[in-house]
Amino acid sequence: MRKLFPLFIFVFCSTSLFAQYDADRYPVIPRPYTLLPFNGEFSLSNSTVIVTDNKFYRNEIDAFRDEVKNIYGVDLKYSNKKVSSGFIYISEDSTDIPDEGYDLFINRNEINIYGGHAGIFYALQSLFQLILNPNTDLGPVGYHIPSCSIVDQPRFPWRGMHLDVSRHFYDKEKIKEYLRWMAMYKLNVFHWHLTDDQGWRIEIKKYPELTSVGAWRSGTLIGHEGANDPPQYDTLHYGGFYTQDDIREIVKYAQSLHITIVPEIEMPGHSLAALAAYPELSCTGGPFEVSKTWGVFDDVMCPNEKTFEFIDEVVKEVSELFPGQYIHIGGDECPKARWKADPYCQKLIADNKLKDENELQSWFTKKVVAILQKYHKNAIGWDEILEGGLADGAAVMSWRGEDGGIAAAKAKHNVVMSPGGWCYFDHYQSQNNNEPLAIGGYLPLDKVYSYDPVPASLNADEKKYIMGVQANVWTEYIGTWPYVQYMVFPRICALAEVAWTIPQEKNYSHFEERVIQHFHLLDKLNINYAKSIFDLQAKITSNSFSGISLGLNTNKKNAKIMYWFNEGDSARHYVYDFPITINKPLTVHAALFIDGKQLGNENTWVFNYNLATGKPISLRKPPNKSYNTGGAFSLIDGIEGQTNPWRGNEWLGFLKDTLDLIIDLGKTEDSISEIGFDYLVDHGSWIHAPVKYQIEISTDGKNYSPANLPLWGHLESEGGDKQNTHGWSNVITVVDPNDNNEMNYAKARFIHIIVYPQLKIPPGNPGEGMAAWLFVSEIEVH
Ligand code: TNX
Repeated sequence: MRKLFPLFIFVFCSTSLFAQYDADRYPVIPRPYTLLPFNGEFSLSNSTVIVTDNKFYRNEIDAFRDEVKNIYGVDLKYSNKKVSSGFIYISEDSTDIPDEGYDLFINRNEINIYGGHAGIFYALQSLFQLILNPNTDLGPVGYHIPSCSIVDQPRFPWRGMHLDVSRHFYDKEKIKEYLRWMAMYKLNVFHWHLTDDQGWRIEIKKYPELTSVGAWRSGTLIGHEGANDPPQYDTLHYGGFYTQDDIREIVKYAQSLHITIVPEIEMPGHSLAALAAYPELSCTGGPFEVSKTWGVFDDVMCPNEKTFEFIDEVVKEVSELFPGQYIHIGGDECPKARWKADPYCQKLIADNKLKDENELQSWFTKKVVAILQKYHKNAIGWDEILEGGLADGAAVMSWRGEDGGIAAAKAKHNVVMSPGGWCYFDHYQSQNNNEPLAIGGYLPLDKVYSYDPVPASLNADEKKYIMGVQANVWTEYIGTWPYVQYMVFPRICALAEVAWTIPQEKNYSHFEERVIQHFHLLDKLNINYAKSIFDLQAKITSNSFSGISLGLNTNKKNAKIMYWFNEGDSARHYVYDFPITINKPLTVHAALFIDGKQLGNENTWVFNYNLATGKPISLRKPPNKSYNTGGAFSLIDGIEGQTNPWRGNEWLGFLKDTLDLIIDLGKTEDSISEIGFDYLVDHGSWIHAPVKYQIEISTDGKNYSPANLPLWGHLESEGGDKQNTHGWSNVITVVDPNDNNEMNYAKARFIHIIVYPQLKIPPGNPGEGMAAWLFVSEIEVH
């Protein structure tokens, strides 16, 4: 069949890199290899029949019929013989069609589909999405499917989504839903993160306590890690697990959707739940409890005989349950404290002539890989497993950036790219104030979309080792199913296009239009998707000596921006036409509207307007280039930095260097009462309070004298805000040290501030002895 169509491919490649067609009319995600648009439409209705030459595809076709019935209300029937028009003909023809590829031809009279088993399944997904085109909703009469010719095939064989069910547990039905979403977008590998410190979720007959003990915890952290000191927990008995019958049912369902499941059994780190059930797998003997909080823990599996026997038995049962080629063996974030202190581990290191505990982990991994081979499985692990050499045949999942993946490909190991900066769907997708709590980070839709899993630094031969790409959904802060949906949609659409579509056919604005069409489908499926695509772009600019302006922008066609000042005050909405002047403390709310209907979330800006806001500022030394997105202006734009969601452009970072700046207030102010700066304390990220500061003032810009004024924000070194030792809050409190005393007013036009970072992180903190970061977001003068 495909023989007829190389011509189209030739035409596309020779005329333009990106083939043009109307995104609304052909809202297929991921975008096909080639799609040639035609005029005219096929009418889909209850009298359309499906004709097929092969019973083999009945399951796929039945699933398609069910969806069309449920979502579009059209009842398609089978027919044994071809009628003259109004049919969908489905035929196995894999000659010249690559694995998972398909041909789909639509004209006014008929629809024809050709492909192999998976290809036909994917053709039906595309057809299902084409029913979405907006002009053709004829209600009970039927739908119009736009004519076209699609010749399609995937870029990568590994198109993965991961779900962490340890931190939060989602039952069998939810997992099936997740698989259905994946299939709809032609994703084909489900990485099921089944075990971690906070819960063991898979029944293992030989070790019943893994689930009777290891699947349950006695409480869960409240709020963000570090937000409360001491940490607060709820007291709910939390947990759950999948029986082996559940697993078989899910595996079967996944097969019907052409999805392979890769189960992950974490080792040797992230294994507290297993240790709680079987403390003899540890170096110290315990006792342990299933963790109620997140993070990385020192208690890990000990590489002793008991542990290898355990792994052998677990792998044996897991291999029988999952027919796929790979088992994921974790391997990430394994602290070495226990191995260092353990005589048995030290003897292993000596006996096997290993250099240190890191090589011991590599030795451990090789033994695990051999166990898997015994059960005819290949190992895949997080990129740490590469350190110290990796056994042949094992594959690497690159999560700490791309370096691990690049090194693995060069060493001829298969690789799945899943770097945190592009593939972590637990990160925020919007910088809007109103986002629900997430772990941190910022991964908007366009950034996911921009990812190319094949690093340019690899040569042609090495590139062949990149099997594909995967997004990870870690659930520490994702405790409800609607929130899972929110974090997954629509980023899963972008991932699908990264995994399936050749780079020449990718185009973000075309994609965005198709995503907006898909929102109608997601509405019908009751999926709670994020609407950050409708966030407004804001630009704050200085009006020199008279405040600042908030400029708002959108790229959405036919949409209006409305803004208002009082929350919920819908009567006082203004149509945005030019930048809003800010010359007093003010909160601005704005959103996008079409025909009076709000599209996205409300966006909010809280302007902490003060004498410094918008005034000329000069930095005598630039910030560290990794943390300088907003430049000096971000210090006086009226917006305080925040961490949840992280607004990277509001913080300037300094390492070893001082923050040294001068602000010109424009005229001499004679009753300045407070000068402040707003800094971040997050010890886990090596961000500390400054060690000291110096403030000088001047009326002429030449002669400066020390300003003897209260400062906003305590310094830790002055015994200040210990509560936020690894807090996520910006430490700012108004302080008049002598509370009732008379204020001390100063007279100044020029203000010179120097803030000194700590050069050594104090003992007992992460990164001890290294230089600390200083993060400052805002200067205030009152
Ligand atoms: C790091 S990614 C982890 C996970 C956390 C995740 C949170 C990886 C291999 N390890 O244990 O859940 O960060 O983003």
